[in-house]
Amino acid sequence: MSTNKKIAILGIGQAGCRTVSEIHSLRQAENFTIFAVDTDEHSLAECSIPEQNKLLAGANWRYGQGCGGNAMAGSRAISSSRTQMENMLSGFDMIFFTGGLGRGSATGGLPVLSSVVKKRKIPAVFVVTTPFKMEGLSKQRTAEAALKNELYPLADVVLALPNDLLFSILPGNVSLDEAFRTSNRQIAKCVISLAMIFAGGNLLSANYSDLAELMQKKKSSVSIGIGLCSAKDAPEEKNSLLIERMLQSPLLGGIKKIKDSHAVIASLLGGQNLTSADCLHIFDKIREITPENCQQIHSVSTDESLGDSAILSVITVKFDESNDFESVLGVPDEGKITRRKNTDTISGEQLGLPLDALSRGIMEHTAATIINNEDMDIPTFQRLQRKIDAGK
Ligand SMILES: Nc1nc2c(ncn2[C@@H]2O[C@H](COP(=O)(O)OP(=O)(O)OP(=O)(O)O)[C@@H](O)[C@H]2O)c(=O)[nH]1
Ligand SMILES: [Mg+2]
Repeated sequence: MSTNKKIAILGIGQAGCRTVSEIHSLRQAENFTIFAVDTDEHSLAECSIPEQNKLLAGANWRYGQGCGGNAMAGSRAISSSRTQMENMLSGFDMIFFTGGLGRGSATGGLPVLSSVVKKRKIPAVFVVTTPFKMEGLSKQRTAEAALKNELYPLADVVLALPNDLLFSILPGNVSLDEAFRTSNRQIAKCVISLAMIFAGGNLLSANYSDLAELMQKKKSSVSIGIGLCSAKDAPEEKNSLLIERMLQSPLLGGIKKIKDSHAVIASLLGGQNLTSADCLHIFDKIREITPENCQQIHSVSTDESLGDSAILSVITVKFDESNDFESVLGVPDEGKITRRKNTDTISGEQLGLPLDALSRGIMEHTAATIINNEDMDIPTFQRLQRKIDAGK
């Protein structure tokens, strides 16, 4: 596939770095520029992308040791390397970000990156994972706060994949290491197939603004189906096999996901033998399965190196009709803490220090001191929305 757009894929934090390593190992990756950003030099060293595309962020703050699960530290550390990241990302037509929410670097850093692309008016898609239930409520809450207070308000397109879903497709006896690798491979496939949709399908390419408009509407849940066929499959069966395998793809979660979707984003990538009849047949089939008023975004590309193989990726989107951001991940109520929206952050101009309280620290288990509807246990600079330096 030759692409006419300059598209970058950036992984942040350990999970993000591992995902871009997986992406780098896929043949389609050669169409994209891949970056890795982390505050942890060990995680960057393990990442297999070219050295010149790696950035150790906030080295003066974190000394290459990571952020120890602290999202505020992540935000500060990543903000301190903001200028380098702005330079790194300038000139791209579109950027895909990926990382795991729930700890420090990615959770604090992704909102900073979203403000960088917003300022530069670069279309961006965020593909993030949310923590395993077994990681505990505090990680879930950290992830939830980042999604609800920062990523959803700031970014145009956010696809949040629960790690529990990624793991649910694996047999119980696989090692944790292998389970992580498999789930990272799945996220890698998801990111690359999405990127291919926008890379300029040489036959039919999707439009970012369509996707942005679609995803901006409401809180949504997404699932992904990927079907592959190869030269070994009988040519006359290929189209139906692609659909069948896409429907059986574990991350899709069954045909019901397509039947219930409000929108689908489908991308077909094939070799030079892919015909317009193939495309019509496949997209007609998808239309048949989806509800009548389901919005459709389709893209088709050919790549001669694929020979007789083809890949069909389908992302299903289901909007939450209530449009209720109260609990994105469905974690239990946090009690008395009232979160305040930071309008500076939402405008995209703030340097990325989230002034919302993530925790009340040692006050966590005491009754809040509320005066004039303000929680006095929240530090004064946060209550007064004072900007402080960005760690430069
Ligand atoms: N799918 C997947 N998820 C991961 C992996 N490693 C971590 N996670 C998830 O991602 C979340 C964030 O973890 P990391 O990526 O290690 O955190 P980080 O962004 O590097 O943050 P700090 O280490 O605190 O600087 C975790 O809570 C896990 O849910 C991985 O290899 N694969
Ligand atoms: Mg880390």
